[in-house]
Amino acid sequence: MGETKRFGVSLSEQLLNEFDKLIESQNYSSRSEAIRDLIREALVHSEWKEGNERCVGTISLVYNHHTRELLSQLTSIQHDYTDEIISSTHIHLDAHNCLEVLAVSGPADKLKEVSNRLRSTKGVIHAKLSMSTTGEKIT
Ligand code: NI
Repeated sequence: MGETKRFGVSLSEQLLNEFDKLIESQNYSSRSEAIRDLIREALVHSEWKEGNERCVGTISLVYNHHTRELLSQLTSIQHDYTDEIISSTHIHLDAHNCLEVLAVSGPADKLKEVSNRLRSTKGVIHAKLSMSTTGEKIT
């Protein structure tokens, strides 16, 4: 992280009041920290839009393991992405449902592809790709 710079922001009183209410409800201790997080969020969004940037994230999947062929299909898809899936955790939620969390790293387009293939598999109840960052450019 380089030197900290200060800059002024002009905005309407109404917008500032709404912003202050929002960040208070989210437990921010200062406007600066809230604004830093908004900027980071925009930069992460941009990294994922680039397509070929190296990104990291998680994919969570919830499914009923009794669904016919589902487990083997999900495993087969995951074996097509051994470079991108760097970790996986399987949690048995109850007698029927499972939660699987995959940590993924690689080009954004490839990570979206694996997420889409898993989500669209018949029998998957819910799937979510959480887009994060390597943190290399964002501090
Ligand atoms: Ni299970």
